[in-house]
Amino acid sequence: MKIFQFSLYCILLLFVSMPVFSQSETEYDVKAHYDKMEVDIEMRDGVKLHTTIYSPKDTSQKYPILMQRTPYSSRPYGKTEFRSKIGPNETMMKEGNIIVYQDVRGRWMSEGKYDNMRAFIPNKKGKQIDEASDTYDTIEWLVKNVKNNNERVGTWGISYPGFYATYSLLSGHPALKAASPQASISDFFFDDFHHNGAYLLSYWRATSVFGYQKDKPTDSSWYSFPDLKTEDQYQFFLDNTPLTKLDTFYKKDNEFWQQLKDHPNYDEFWQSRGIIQHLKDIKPAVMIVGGLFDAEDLYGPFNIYKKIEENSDNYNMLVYGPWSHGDWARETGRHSVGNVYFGDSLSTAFQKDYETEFFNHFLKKKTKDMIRLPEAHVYDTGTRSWNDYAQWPPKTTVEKTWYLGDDQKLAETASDTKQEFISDPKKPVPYNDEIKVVFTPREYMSGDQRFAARRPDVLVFETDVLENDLKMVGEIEAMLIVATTGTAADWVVKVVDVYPNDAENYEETMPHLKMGNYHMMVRSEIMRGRFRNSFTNPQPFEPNTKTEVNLTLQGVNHTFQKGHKVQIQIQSTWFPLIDLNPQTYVANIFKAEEEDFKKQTHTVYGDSAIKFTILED
Ligand code: PG9
Repeated sequence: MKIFQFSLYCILLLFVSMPVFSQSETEYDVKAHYDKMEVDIEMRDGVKLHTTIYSPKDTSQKYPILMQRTPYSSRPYGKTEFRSKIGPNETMMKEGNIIVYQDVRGRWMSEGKYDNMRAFIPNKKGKQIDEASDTYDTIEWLVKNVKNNNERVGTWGISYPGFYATYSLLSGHPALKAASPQASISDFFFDDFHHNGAYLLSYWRATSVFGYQKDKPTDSSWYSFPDLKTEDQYQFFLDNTPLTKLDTFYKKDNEFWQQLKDHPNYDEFWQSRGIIQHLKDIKPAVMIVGGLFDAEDLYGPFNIYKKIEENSDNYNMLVYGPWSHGDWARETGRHSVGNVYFGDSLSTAFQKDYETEFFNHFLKKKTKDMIRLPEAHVYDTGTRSWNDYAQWPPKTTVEKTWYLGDDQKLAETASDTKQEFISDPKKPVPYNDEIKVVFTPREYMSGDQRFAARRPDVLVFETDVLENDLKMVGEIEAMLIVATTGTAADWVVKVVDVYPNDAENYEETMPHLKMGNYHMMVRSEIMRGRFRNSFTNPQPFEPNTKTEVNLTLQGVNHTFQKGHKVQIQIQSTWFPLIDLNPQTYVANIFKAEEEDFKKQTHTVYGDSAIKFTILED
């Protein structure tokens, strides 16, 4: 593996919060307090899954089992090699728990064939397997064979490991008492690789991590990353449009790249792999954790929580902080996302007062008392303070509707005005103003949007300077009335908090920026127009015809403070976060040709509405 690729691999591991630090980097000595064992546990179909078990040396009490199943490796391998940090957090590591990591089927030292987001099989017969049966068989073995366990099991994980923690809820094993899916993927058509069917080109290089099958258990990576030979990914992906030009970078056996290209619509391939549909009658206690600025899995946590809330009467709670992907697993002291500072030691407080309390209550305590945690612990990203709600979203909200009016104003009433812009695939709107190559997107979620607001192909609508605080809570509905001269278009909606001119810079604010008049992204979303009526059966636009395009922006908890402005931006390209829409209708954009990409004029009408809910004092 080349140096560049190795460093990329380390970045991936860091972001998926798999702390593999050298012994000297933490004061706690795992090796002095834990024994380590590695076993290959046989599943019901005979496939063996490599499982690493860290057990407290102290045997004065029995301990619960905390398990993480992961596609990112349970390394380090080898009896004498120890992780320097184990478990969900340091408090739980030091208090003592039996900590288990397992390479999921088809990954790393485990046998079997990998299947991205493997579909759950509700009524498995005989030796039929999925991740739920692998979880059941693993828990069954652990409880029976790991010494000194108290026969209570918890699962946890961030991102893809979060998906496997969600999946564990479907295992049905009686010893599973608690799960904390964190930034969990729920469905690759709405998380990570797609948003509302629009393909995240910014994930393109991550396809190598999950695209290639290995042929035997291995402790070293079997895939490599394409070398773009530039740091300017905007230019690279523009030069490699249409997407067929990217085929030269992946070998034919990159299964996942092939699957992405072969399944442009929400067909059975994606539908069967979505986990949300199966989350009914859940028994274990659940703590869902997410980041309000999570660029990878924002849809998942909110909608997993919502589904469980609707279909189960178990203990089910939500923690959403001012975090980017996985930030809550790392303590940085001062916590910021991109240019914006949010507070100090936020991760430690969460780990101690929420994550540890949750698992101790359900896995260690012998009590019938209710746990002392709120239903929803959600950070206000405007006032920079935590809110505890009895429900999420809060029921005591008031609905408000603004319309996309004339002279760049948000209006209280609809109008027959309209705004037009030329959308040119040769000059797409960048999704951020940095020149760098990303493995997955991150900072744009709180990024400054002035670079976009000043482009003619980005429509801006804003309030006057607010005379009072306005606290926006929950999902936001954009109900656009649009037209295009073409037969295809994407529609991007951005909710922006415009800071006052006298806003102070933070230590983290990039030198070329100022927080005065900062246009902070609060929430954003895209709808690939062909899917406006159905994700499964796409449709072209009728040229020059008023058409409804509705999209939901994921939950917020944000006070637009007095002196700020609320701004809505509308655009049709968001590059290369999202691949380019040819703006002429083709069956499959992955197979579009040069001549399909055409400049078009788009129109947004004044009866387009932004519906949201506010909390009033
Ligand atoms: N959800 C994240 C991811 C999945 C697939 C590719 C790249 C990133 C994650 O597991 O971190």
